[in-house]
Amino acid sequence: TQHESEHGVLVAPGKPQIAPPPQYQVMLLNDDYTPMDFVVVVLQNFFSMSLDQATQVMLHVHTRGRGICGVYTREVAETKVAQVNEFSRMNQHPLLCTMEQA
Ligand code: TYC
Repeated sequence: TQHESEHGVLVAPGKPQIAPPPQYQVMLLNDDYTPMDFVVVVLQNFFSMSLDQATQVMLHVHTRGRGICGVYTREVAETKVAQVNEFSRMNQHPLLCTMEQA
C-alpha cells in the first residue's frame, strides 16, 4: 500500500506492484570448428560489443567451454538466440547459442 513508487510516480493505492520480469543469460558454447573471427563478429553485431570486449568473451568461451553474451528479458533473449543460430547456420558454422534463466 504505497501511493508513490521509488521514482516518485503515483500508483494506485493498495495496488500490489508487479514483480520484475525474470532475466535470462544468453550463452555461447564452444566448438572445434567455428572460426574465432566469426565468433568475434557475432558478439560485435548481435551483442553490441567492442572488438576488445568481443575478443575477450570469445577467448573465455574458447578456453572455458561456455560464456555469457548478455542478460535480457525472455522475449529479447529468445530473439537473440534465434538470430545468432540462424546467422551461424547461414554461414555453415556449428556455433551454438542458448539461454538459461539467470
Ligand atoms: N574453438 C574455436 C576454434 O578454435 C573458436 C570458438 C570460440 C568457437 C568460441 C565457438 O563459441 C565459440 N576455432
